[in-house]
Amino acid sequence: MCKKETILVTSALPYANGPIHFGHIAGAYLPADIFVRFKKLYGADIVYVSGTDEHGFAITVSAQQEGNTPKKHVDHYNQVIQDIFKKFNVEFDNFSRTSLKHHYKLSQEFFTNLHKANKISEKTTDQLYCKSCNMFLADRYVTGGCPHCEYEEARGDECPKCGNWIEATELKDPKCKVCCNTPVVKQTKHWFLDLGKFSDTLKTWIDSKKNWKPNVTNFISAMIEQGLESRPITRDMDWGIPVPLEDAKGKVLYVWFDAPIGYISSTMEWAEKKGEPDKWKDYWHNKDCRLVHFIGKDNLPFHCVVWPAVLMGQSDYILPTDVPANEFYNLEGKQFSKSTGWYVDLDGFFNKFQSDSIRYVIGANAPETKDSAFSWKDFQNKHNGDLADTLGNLVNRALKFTASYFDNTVPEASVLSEADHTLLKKIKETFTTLENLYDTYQVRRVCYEIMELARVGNRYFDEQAPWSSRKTDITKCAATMNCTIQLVKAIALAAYPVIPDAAQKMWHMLGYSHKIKSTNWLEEKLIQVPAGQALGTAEVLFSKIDDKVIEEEIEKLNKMVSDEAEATKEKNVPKITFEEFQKIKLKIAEILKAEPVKKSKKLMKLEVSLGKEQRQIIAGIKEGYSDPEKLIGKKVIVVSNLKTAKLMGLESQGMLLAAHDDTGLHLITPDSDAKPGSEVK
Ligand code: B3M
Ligand code: ZN
Repeated sequence: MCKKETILVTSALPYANGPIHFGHIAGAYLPADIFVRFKKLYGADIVYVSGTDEHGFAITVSAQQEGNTPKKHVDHYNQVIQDIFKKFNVEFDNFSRTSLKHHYKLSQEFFTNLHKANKISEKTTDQLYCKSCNMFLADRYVTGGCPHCEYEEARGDECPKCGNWIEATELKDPKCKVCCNTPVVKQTKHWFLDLGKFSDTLKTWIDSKKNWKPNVTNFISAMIEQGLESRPITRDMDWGIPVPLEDAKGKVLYVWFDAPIGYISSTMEWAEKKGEPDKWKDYWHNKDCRLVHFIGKDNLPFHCVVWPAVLMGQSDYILPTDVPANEFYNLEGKQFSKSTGWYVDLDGFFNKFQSDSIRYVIGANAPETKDSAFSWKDFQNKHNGDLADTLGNLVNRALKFTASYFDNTVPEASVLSEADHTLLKKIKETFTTLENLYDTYQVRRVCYEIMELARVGNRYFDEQAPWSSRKTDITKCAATMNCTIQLVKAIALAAYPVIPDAAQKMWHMLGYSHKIKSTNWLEEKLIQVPAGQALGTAEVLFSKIDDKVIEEEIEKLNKMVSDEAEATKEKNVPKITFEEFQKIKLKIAEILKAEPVKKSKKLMKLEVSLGKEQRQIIAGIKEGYSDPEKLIGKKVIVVSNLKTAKLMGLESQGMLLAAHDDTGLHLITPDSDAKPGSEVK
């Protein structure tokens, strides 16, 4: 038996700043969870950690907008996020938080070590400063045009579109995210990580990564070749980890400096909880440990340049072995976005659908080499076609037939036909293929191979036709059923990392009472379900999803988008002060004369009395009031101090108040005894 592989797996620490969605799951969590489940089964010594990223401007901005303290805000979202992971069956060995004390201590130590090693320098530089908010603007507190790709909503530290790093002062037309004002430039002192000092080591390191995705290595090599400049790793704010230097009062570590250190502090927390506080060193200080960071491609520069440099500046820490960075996973072709309503409400989703369905659908379409997307139709097709009709059907046929004709007991395979041998060989080959695919994070192909095995199984079953051999050749029929059951077992084991719930159900149906989780892939793949084993009860693994259900979801999505648009419109109405409102003079008026304006679809010419004076008002009210007779004598409210305007050549000396809704146009009318000319206050 060869030595156990030691692996430490991390998934990007989600910001404790809102719920996560399918896009995040597809990028950094599902592929990691699948890899970890497989490796655990395979007997590796493996630990899987993550946690919430709880610092940074993104958090303080949202906390402020929601009227909460940052602490309350992150407490809330840490819980929200953990609940979501449970729903997706993503199982961490430890899920930590970067607001914990030991994480502060470790991050400060990392900073101090770099500082002592002369890898950090101090500089006073120009920064954007918002005079009305009284603060320096960096990172997500400021938006503007990306100097690299022109994207209009780039942030002060990076561009979410092209992934390039940005100096906030380079942004075109910068705006304060809090108050929308244009910031000024002001000087402040900060500490910079001298990345240039790591260039050569980084270059050697990235060049050694021959088996990485070429888009990842190319991107990083290009960054290094362009020349690495020093990056500020401190910020002017009070939420965060204080910079451990005497002359750095009021400054904290930049969130991207402390976040990846969270991988280590999460492993430390895991060891502590296990009662073996030093155990984390078996990974982080073990040069044979395979360190794998699952991330989305937008996090590449930080994981493949800054983070390795930070690790190089410590003593004895291992460097990332692999960074399987995924591309983006969108929703029906557009990026998920909570703020525009373009997302799937997860509570609603999990009330209706199984986690295995979404795990399989995301897995089968994982954004490994290019962006991909979730679509409701594709979800339905893959669930119904693959999970229900192919996999579920195979299991159902195998179980039902054995129950009906073999007393629900695995029949003997005394003689194997060529077809039986071919099927068993296919199972063996698939195991070998899958071992390689799982090991190299190729979840898409994993899903394909599993489904292919089920397809082969269904074809085999059709061709062997046990329903007819039962009458003519019971030995052959028994062998067919025995082989089909071996196939069901193989699929359960092979598919467990992707669809753990369904796989476990299959396991029970095969008559096993233990957990797949507790088995060993290498041993188990060689073990056949013994003839004579009593099977469990067949149950439906995946019920088909109706067209109606999917149409409802699509409608719901469209409705969320229009509701959000409505809410945003409302939110964006400029606020005025009471003094501004007081400038508008409203008066009661009575309509004396009315006639339609010729050649106009909307306008009516009105003569109104304001008590002491009469005025002509051209009002766009024909839509609701086309009959002039009905207008005469009506009392209305007019804006009396509006500057005179010309409409279709006619002078208009005021404006009527009216509301417009889906039932039409409605004039605002006062009580009938209100006197024309009286002021509305
Ligand atoms: N929180 C960015 C993100 O969620 C960041 C990842 C940190 S990983 C160390 O996209
Ligand atoms: Zn501001």
